[in-house]
Amino acid sequence: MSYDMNAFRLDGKVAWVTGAAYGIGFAIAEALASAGAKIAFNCRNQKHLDAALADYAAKGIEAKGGICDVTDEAAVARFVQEIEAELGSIDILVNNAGIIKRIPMHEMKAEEYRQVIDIDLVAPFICAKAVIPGMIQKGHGKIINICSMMSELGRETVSAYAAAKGGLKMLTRNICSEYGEHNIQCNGIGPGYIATPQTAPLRERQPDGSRHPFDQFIVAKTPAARWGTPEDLMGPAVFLASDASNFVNGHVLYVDGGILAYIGKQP
Ligand code: NAP
Ligand code: GCO
Repeated sequence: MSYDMNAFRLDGKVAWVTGAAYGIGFAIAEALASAGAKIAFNCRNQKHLDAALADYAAKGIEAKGGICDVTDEAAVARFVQEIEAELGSIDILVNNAGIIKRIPMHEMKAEEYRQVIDIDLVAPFICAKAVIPGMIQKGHGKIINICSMMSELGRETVSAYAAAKGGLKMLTRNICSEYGEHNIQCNGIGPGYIATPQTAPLRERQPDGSRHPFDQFIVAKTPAARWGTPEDLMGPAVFLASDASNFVNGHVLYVDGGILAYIGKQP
């Protein structure tokens, strides 16, 4: 019996990728568009939005973009209505928007901690809650939460981020548990260390021109011996957004070059 590779296609599907003006979200949206999906994305900054619309157009993608802060439930409801009016009801939600604050926990203000939790953990709840009723009505849906290695591991200065991403892993499992009977699959993607603006400070050249110590550390800890790129996440995202993964649910797919499996190269 041959396998119908059209299972990986997304023709006729509507995908909303949050925070997809650049970085990982942009690459995932590009991949879903390449598989046939119609794309909607949002961000908070008008300049980011304008630049992203040009970048999508340059790749032949007619993306619907909007200014929407994912922590604002009313703004999310309005943006979902706009997407449904212009593209149709949402088949695929990628909860990608996220921030990190690298501050030693004992120096972090509670407000700073709450801001990370709000964007990285509360907002995925808000966005999923906004699209699930439509998915139930349609009889199918895909929700992909962008987790992190910090869904599994901690490190200095990222307490709020690790707490949020650990919670996002469990929210992924709970959406799977609560809505699997409606043919809604909710999975996570756990990127390793990916070269985007978010990690740029960890890769900055030192004053003497040498590589950042953290850059050297990550390369030594990764069997692939390199940082990931947003492009490394494109295929896994298409898989989890497509019918090819209809019996995969509550899973976090780590796309990390093997770093979580490896003790690290001897110095
Ligand atoms: P990034 O380069 O900092 O991009 C983040 C995007 O999210 C931007 O488009 C930003 O646009 C948007 N955003 C931030 N807060 C938002 C909000 N409240 N409402 C709407 N949009 C918002 O980040 P990235 O590296 O691509 O990471 C994307 C996701 O992957 C994040 O969830 C991150 O935690 C996760 N991740 C990253 C890595 C990595 O190594 N890079 C690894 C694992 C997981 P505006 O500022 O214009 O809103
Ligand atoms: C950090 C990095 C990581 C990555 C990613 C790893 O400061 O340790 O920003 O958190 O962003 O989440 O999977």
